[in-house]
This record gives sequence, structure tokens and C-alpha cells, in this order.
Amino acid sequence: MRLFFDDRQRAHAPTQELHNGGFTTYAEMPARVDAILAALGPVETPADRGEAAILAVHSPAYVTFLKDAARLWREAGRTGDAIPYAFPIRARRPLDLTRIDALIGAHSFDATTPITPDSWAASYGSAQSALAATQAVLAGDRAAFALCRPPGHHAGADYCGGYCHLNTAAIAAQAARDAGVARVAILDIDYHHGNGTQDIFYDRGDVFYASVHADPRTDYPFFWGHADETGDGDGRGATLNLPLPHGTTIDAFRTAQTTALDAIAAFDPGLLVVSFGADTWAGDPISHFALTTPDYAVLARDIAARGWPTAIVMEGGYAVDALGHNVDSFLRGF
Ligand code: SP5
Ligand code: ZN
Repeated sequence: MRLFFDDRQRAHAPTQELHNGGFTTYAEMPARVDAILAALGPVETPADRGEAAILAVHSPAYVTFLKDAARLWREAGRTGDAIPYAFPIRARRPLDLTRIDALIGAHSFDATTPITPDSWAASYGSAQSALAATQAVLAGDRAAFALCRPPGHHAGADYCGGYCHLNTAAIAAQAARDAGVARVAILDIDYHHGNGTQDIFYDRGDVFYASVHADPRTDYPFFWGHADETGDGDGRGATLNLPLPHGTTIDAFRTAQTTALDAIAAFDPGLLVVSFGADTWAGDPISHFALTTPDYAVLARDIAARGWPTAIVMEGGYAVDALGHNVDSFLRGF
């Protein structure tokens, strides 16, 4: 299987994150990449396909904001990473504000996704990796893997959050649509619900979104991922949320994934994008499921058995020492 990673993705390295009322080590750290690369071996640098596929998902104002945020933060006299603290809840009226604190609040849904001077280049590289994997699959490969980092599935069309800036799964899915694939499905098996991906495609019938994740009544991102969210307008029925409780092991997870795969089969996609997170592993420091390393091969075989051309994008997974083995187990299942 072809593996894609751009070295620019390493540079984004926030120093800390807001956690339970104080600051702690940023969980989505560059060491995650080293762990995965050590387990997988050599990877390809993706071709640079430019910004068009990013702008097919994200708003121009948001992309401009991501490029400018670190500079505006410095110009406002701050040191350290840019972190939002004021948010326009429930869609306040449009205001043409330029103050960095207003911009970053308007383009974020949480305060745990700092922006550094390297964040844009890293996110851009992550998007290029996703596009390269998609292109490999469109060209005939059965499956391809993008080592996306920063991850993507919490980022919406015009907001960041959950360690994510550009939504790599959405960019991959939209690129496949634009390449002529009539129906694209996204299977999200990160521990957390992919609120950004759901939001981007919520009212569209051409991209099916199915997610198995921790119940948002107890877990981040809280406000999305509930079972009664099933899509809207043309997208009615094209969103499927399967929340699971703390302590979930492979049997219940696999059953839920089969439910998701059956729904995707009924949708009959020409291409599948998998948002793969290894934060479902039993020892993950920020999560509460109990999958084992061999379980990932089981899940992957169930996906591969469906026969859809599959682009896999990396999402979460924060137990750095186990991360490479968990990703390797998953990819070997294909
Ligand atoms: C892509 C992805 O898995 N994003 C997860 C975002 C979860 N953010 C909220 C969890 C808060 C836990 N903070 C942990 C601090 C560790 N030092
Ligand atoms: Zn996650």
C-alpha cells in the first residue's frame, strides 16, 4: 500500500493545551509522526496539488485566517501560540471584525487548537497527503494511506477545533466527487465524533457520513454525534451516528462498524474514505474505549472485504508508544 506524508506536517508543535481548567502537554504532538513512521517504514512525499481542493471544502476567509493568524497574534504583541478565548455562540450577526482575538474566536469552536507560525504549512501538507492517497485510489490502487497530521475531522468549512485545522477526509471525499465519483462514503472510526466532516456534508446526498464514536453525552465534542443526527435536506438519511459507551471492546465496536458498513453498502459508493483514529486503543491517554492492537486488523479486514477503493486518512491516537503498532496493525488488515 502506498503511504503519504509531507515533512512540513511535523513543524506544527503547540507547547500546551487547555485541559480541565489548566494547561497540559499538547496531546497531538509531532512524536506521533515519528512513532508511525518507525512502524511503517519509508513513505512518499505527496505531490503539491495546490489550494483548489482545499478551497472546495473550506471558505476563502477561513483559509486566509489560517495563513494570517500567527502573524496577527505576534503583531498584537503576544508571544506563544495563538489560542481563542471568546466565541460568537449561536451564530451572532455577521460582523466585519479584524482583531485577532475576534477572528480566532469566530473561526474556532474550542480553545484546544492553538495556531503556531507553522500550523498553515503543516495543515497544507496534511491536506496534500490526503489528496495523494485519494489520487492513488482513483488511479486504481485498492487502498492508500495518508499520514495526516494535524488531523482533520473536527474542522468545519470555516472553523478549527479538536487539534484539526483542515478537514482532510472532507478534502479527499470532495476531490473524489470532483474527479467524477458520483457517490463517496466516509467511515469515521476515530474515538471522537467527526463533527466537522458531518457538518460539511450534512445537507448533501452525494457524500454519506457514518461514524462510530464515544457517546457525546459524556465525551468531546458533546454538541454533535448524537444518534438522532441523520442529515438534512438532500442529505436526509446520509448521516449515521453510532455512539458507544466508555469501556467499549472489539465486539461492540465491530458490530457498530458492521452496521455502518451495511448502511454504506446500501448507499453504493464508488470510493470510501476512512477517518482512522487509534485513540480507541485501551491505553489511550485521553480516551475510554478498550480496543487492542490486533483488533485493528480485524476492523480493517471487515472494511476491505467490502471491496470499495479506500483512501485512509489518519486522525487521532495519543498513546505514542503504541501508536505505530496500532496503525501498522490496521494497515496490514487491508
Ligand atoms: C483528532 C482528535 O482525536 N481530536 C481529539 C480532540 C479531543 N479534545 C478534547 C479532549 C481533552 C483532553 N485533553 C487532553 C490533554 C492531554 N495532555
Ligand atoms: Zn479522536
